[in-house]
Amino acid sequence: MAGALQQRGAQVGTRIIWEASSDLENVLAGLAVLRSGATLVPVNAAQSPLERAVVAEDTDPVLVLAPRARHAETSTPSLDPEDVGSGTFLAPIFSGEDLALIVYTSGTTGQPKGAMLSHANVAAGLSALEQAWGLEPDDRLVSALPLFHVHGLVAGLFGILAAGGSLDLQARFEATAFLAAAQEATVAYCVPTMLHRMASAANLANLRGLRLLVSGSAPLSVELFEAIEAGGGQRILERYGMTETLLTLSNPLLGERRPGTVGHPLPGVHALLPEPGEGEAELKISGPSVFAGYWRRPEATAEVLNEGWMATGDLVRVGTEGYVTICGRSKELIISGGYNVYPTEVEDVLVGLPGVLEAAVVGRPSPEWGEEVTAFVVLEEASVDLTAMRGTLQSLMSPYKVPRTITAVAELPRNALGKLQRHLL
Ligand code: MLC
Ligand code: AMP
Repeated sequence: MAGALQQRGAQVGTRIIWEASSDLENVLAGLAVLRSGATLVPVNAAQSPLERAVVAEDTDPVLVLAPRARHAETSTPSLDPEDVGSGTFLAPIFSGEDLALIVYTSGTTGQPKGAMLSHANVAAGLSALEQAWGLEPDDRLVSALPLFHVHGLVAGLFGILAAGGSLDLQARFEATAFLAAAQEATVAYCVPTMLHRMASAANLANLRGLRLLVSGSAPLSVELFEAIEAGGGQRILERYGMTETLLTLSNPLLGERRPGTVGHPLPGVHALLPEPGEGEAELKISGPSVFAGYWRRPEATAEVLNEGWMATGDLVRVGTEGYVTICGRSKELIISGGYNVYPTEVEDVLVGLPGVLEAAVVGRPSPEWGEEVTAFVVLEEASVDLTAMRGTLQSLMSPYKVPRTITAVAELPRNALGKLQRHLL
């Protein structure tokens, strides 16, 4: 497959967009991109045409690989299975600095940015997990995480393959089916929303056979940690990470897994932390898994990356024995079911709609989703149909960004300088 891609222009220094779906054919295609030497740009197949166009424009790809179901829509040629294997494969020559991945994350300014992860970054991230969590060829990971984010792609797919283990990749998450699969696995990776759904499933006790259950990408509540321990016999290992740094902090495999904390820095990771008991500070991370910057965005890179230190925008404090707690964010970010949504990105779309004068988007606390995207709008006239507005938004952005509720208000709370005070909403 890598040879077939090379015949179509894939080589070191080129980019291929990969609309990630979790079927075997598509997974092999994604891995073949890396084998060809090209840079893999994973994207959500469910993104809107507008979002798709932004990434295509930004990366200037030699190819776009999409799941079979999308070919009918696009009327572009398929990479037919008959072609695979007919191409001559030339082992690519690349260095650790060459780019393995460009992973898009949205940001405070609204426009998504491509985080550049080199082969050396990915290798360092994988090696840290292998050491810390003792991953080995006998391990079988069960995961339902999407492959267009680093949790499912790098920690999940690449991590277990690099350790020589196997992966049971569930194409979508359904609690009962996931728990059935967990019975055959040794390790499982989840976001808290998945654990919340499993906590009320009849077969929760299936978790007992796992040697390791990991949670990350969003805060895990102490209540949920305890519910899974009571019904599933697992003390969840919570860890912390970020697209730009890969996974960096983790509770221990063998020592105490402390609920409400993300443990300590992984092997090779340097974390700038306040002293224990000293109060909170912004977490900064350096080390070999820290990314190379945002693709063609030097200013955006300079805002967060300084002499190798990544300013995460997450606030931390340190407790006894050095256990780190993520206690807040200095960035205006909503995390819903492990997906990041920047309020400004949704607000920009809302104010572009007819009849909307102003908009503010906030995260409303939710036991299932962590936070739910919630919008407030000031309308030109009361007759604007808010239900129809949700429908319009669905055609303009990925499903998880669409506000669950839209409420009309007479005015938005602003301070004396006119700055929106989202916390009051
Ligand atoms: C789905 N929906 C969401 C949503 N996921 N809405 C808000 N937030 C989300 N996270 C929408 C669906 O489109 C649907 O919309 C409605 O909610 C109900 O869908 P569902 O069937 O109940 O949801 P489901 O498809 O089961 O998805 C839930 C989920 C999914 C938890 C499986 O959100 C998920 O896979 N989350 C993982 C995200 C992830 O991998 N993050 C890692 C980022 S990397 P409608 O309109 O049709 O009703 C990172 C670094 C690190 O953060 O440290 O790991
Ligand atoms: P992403 O940009 O999708 O990689 O998301 C990274 C963000 O997810 C981090 O900056 C954190 O805000 C959040 N995050 C990841 N893991 C955790 C965790 N265990 N607890 C709290 N927040 C987390």
